[in-house]
Amino acid sequence: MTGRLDRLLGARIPDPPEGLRRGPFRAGAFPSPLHSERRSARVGVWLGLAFLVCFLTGLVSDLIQSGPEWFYWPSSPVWLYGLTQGLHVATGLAAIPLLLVKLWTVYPLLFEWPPAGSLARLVSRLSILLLVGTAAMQLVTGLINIAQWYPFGFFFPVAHYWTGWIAIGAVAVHVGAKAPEIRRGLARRGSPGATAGLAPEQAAELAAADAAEEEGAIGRRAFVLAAGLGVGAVTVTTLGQSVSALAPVSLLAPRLPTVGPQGLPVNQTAAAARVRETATDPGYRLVVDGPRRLELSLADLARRPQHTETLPITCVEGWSASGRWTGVRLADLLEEAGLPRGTEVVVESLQTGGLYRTSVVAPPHAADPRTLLALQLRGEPLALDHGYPVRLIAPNRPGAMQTKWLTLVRPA
Ligand SMILES: Nc1nc2c(c(=O)[nH]1)N[C@H]1C(S)=C(S)[C@@H](COP(=O)(O)O)O[C@H]1N2
Ligand SMILES: [Mo]
Repeated sequence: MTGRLDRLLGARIPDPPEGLRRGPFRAGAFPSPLHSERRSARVGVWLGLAFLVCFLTGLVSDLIQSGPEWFYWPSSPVWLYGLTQGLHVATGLAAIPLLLVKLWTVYPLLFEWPPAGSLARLVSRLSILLLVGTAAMQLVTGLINIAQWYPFGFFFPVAHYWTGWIAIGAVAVHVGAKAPEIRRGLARRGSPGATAGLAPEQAAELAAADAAEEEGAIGRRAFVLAAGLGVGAVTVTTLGQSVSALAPVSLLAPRLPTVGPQGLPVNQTAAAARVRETATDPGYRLVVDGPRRLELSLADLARRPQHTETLPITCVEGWSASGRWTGVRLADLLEEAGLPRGTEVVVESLQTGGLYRTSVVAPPHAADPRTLLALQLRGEPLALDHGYPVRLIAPNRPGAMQTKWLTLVRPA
């Protein structure tokens, strides 16, 4: 079976007529040593690392939000999700200039002659098409999301998730298929590894290219510097979303951590969520469902013991902002309603639609004394846009799960 597959993959594809070998298809059409195997392998390592970190942190964010039985996400430290999601957004953004640089180092291979000597070569080239296509799709949809433009609705998170798996699979196939080139590209110049597996004339060619690159050291340094500056500039101009010291240079970030009502940004406004009337209705009650069902007015809530916590809102889109929240402990209300400690609960918003109208509060967060049903932000009643009359705020949790305009708390 594998023998037959090998024979099939190794089958030669007839060469195209020599007359087509013009322009970029000419031999020696790309003399710059920056297109070397070495340059490409080194940029590839950085790009691969960025992809890997971006994929893993994205997976973590998805697991927290989808909450499968086996996955445990703690409520401490409070900044952990800010770190993983900050890394997700930062590595995704850094991957954009890195991908462009990588494509620039390898694009001469597009004009390889003959275009595909064997079926194996054809499959390998098609897999690169898949890799570049899915990587570009991830970076573009991620950027669109960061820019708070949601042309795809629910489709976005689902597509971003599955394309992520395809992209990381394509990376693995690519690294496997290119292993010999990568090993040579990363080997020390002049070491036996640098020419491993090459015919003597290819090895001589590579040595000549290495020497040319060495001579063009300025070109190489300028190239590495430019690539590094590109990555740095993109990161610095967006990191201000979460690091307030960088906010003044945060040209690419759509959200600043201090701009919004009560000094905190807003993602979905009360008007957009269509809750203005229900949220300001004097007949408002918060229901806590349990063996002893509670139906609490705003005054009932204000009469209970109040606690203050400083906790961040950390949006999946990368911005993060800290607030001083005051309200009733969720754990206290669950106990009062007769629910055993460690019960997993669902909180529901007055909102009648939308992706984030409900969220699950897993046991570590439901039992954590810092998890509040907040009535106040920075010592004032919550702004309508921040979730008046009551919102959930829990430590180490994605912003999307800090549900606003609460009306019901019930066992999951
Ligand atoms: N009911 C409801 N709660 C919600 C949302 C929403 O759309 N509806 N958006 C969530 C998202 S994505 C974030 S990042 C935070 C932002 O809270 P803020 O607008 O008070 O800053 O609220 C969360 N709570
Ligand atoms: Mo968010």
